[in-house]
Amino acid sequence: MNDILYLGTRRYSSWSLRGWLAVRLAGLSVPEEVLPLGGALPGAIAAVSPSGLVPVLRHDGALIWDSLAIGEYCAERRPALWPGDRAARAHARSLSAEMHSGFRALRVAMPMNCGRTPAPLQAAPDAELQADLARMQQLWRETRDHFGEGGPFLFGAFTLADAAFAPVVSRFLSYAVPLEPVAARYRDAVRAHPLLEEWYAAAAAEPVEWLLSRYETVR
Ligand SMILES: N[C@@H](CCC(=O)N[C@@H](CS)C(=O)NCC(=O)O)C(=O)O
Repeated sequence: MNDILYLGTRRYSSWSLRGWLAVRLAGLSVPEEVLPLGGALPGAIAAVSPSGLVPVLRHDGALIWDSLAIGEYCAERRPALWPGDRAARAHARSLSAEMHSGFRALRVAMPMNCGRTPAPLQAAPDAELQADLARMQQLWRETRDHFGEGGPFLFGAFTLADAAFAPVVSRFLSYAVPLEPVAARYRDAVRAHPLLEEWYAAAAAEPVEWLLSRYETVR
């Protein structure tokens, strides 16, 4: 089986962005194929993914079908994807795990859409969304305070914890979410990372046929 990284539509696929960042940060040289979300190619994702979801990485005889597992696979090859210090590494893994299993209100209310003209949601955030927004900024603030010396990212250098939050950065920009100063600086640092620039450019070049009204009409 040839090595390959399957991604969903870059404009929308937050989990694909996380997996892609891990692969690129690890320096794995694999071809990429985008399988558009929303059924434009019926059965295409199910044909390559045991879970029916993307991202999926086939590499050197291994098949990995979840972004968190792709991150761990990549970190085995490039340990610097996690912080070097044991306690910092444990903190970074906790952040990634909390992102993976939590923040449901944020994900539902603000789906990732890299091409959205920045505009706030019309409705004021409900209590659950407010709690997610506050928790996110608390995580970023506390981590920057404790571990952020030496660079603009959560642990100084860009790690898998930053990859986990990159789609949140995208959402905060797309939905013009007001942030406290520490979080705003962190958001801007992540967005300016060259890999984010590359992802956004590729997303902007995707065919209009891949646009999905359910994401384009979020107000
Ligand atoms: N826990 C999975 C979630 C993957 C996931 O939900 N992927 C979405 C795209 S972001 C998907 O494949 N959806 C299938 C579809 O919309 O057809 C991971 O971390 O990789």
